[in-house]
Amino acid sequence: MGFKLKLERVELRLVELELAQPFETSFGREARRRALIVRLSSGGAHGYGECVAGSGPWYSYETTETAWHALKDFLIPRVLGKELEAATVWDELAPIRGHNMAKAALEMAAWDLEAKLEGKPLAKLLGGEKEKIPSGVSIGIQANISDLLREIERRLEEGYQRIKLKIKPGWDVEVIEEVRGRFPEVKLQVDANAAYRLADKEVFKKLDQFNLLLIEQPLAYDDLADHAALQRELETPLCLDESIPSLNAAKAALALGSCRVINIKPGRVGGFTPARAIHDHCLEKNILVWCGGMLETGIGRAHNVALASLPGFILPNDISASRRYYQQDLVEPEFTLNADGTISVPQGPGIGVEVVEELLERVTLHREEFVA
Ligand code: NPG
Repeated sequence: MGFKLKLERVELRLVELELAQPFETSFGREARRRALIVRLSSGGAHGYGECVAGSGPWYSYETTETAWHALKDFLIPRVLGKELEAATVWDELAPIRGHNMAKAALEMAAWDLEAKLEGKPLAKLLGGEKEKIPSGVSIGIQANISDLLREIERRLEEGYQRIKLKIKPGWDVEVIEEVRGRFPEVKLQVDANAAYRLADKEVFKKLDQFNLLLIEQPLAYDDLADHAALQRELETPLCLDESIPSLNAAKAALALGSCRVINIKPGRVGGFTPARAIHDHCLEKNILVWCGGMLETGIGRAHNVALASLPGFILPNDISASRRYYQQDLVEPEFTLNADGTISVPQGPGIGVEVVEELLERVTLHREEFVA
């Protein structure tokens, strides 16, 4: 089976990039994005991973600081100097509870490294089959509805296959009604990032009339029971994101009827091994999945593209072109949108795109190296 890698050296970097435009969700507004970039080296080859934790504990309890701590003090020491296959890195990290985003950065770097050492595209190593993946775009909360309508129009002109709109109390039914009126045929979905409670179910009953593809994470991140109660009252599928940090959570959510769709983000679940396990479980249960995004740089996006090439990723993904996120991406070639609203899966070894070292250096705030 797998190829053994000796994990000789790990480099951690904290980077900060300015977003092409500020992004507002029910958590707040972000104009810059911080990320940790992990580089794992073996036999002269380098594998890259990106940690999607944010600068504050809003989407998740993890932050770039907690991830640095978890990586430096607990996760890196568990793999450094060992001979491992990418597929077994998850088992080495699993005894540490939580800290999925920190784990994922290291685990995914190991997959990139293994794919490079084998001379294979990462997507193939993971079992991906698609050469192009359907691309959607996520649009943040805007200052007013006319700005939003303009932004949607621009993204549709660019060719995105579906639009995801962020909602929050006060920016929901009225907004979606206007958007639906203006764009009756567009594939549309909404994401609340856990901003509502079951007592707000009238909001969702109204949203249920707008032919949405799905309603993402309406209720609290740990509330599978109320999601099940809400799903029973709606035609529109609920999709869970924050509520699914693991395969066990996915099994519980499906058993309870808390959702009919799952957004798989490898960073949220701890890497490719758990992401594939959730994908396989959903495929077996006829549950549609898609790959979410965390405003990744091109490194994290390349990982997401590889994952989204697996057969169960049917719905359009939150994987957009580099330019939607950053003026200049950390990788070359940058990701672009094809005329059919897809993104091509890179065919070179590993993540299949090159890290722009000079830019990486320029955006680095802090760096540390660990040697076996
Ligand atoms: O295309 O990467 C993207 C952004 C997709 O909306 C998006 N992400 O809740 O899914 C989310 C949201 C997010 C982004 C959450 C950044 C937290 C941080």
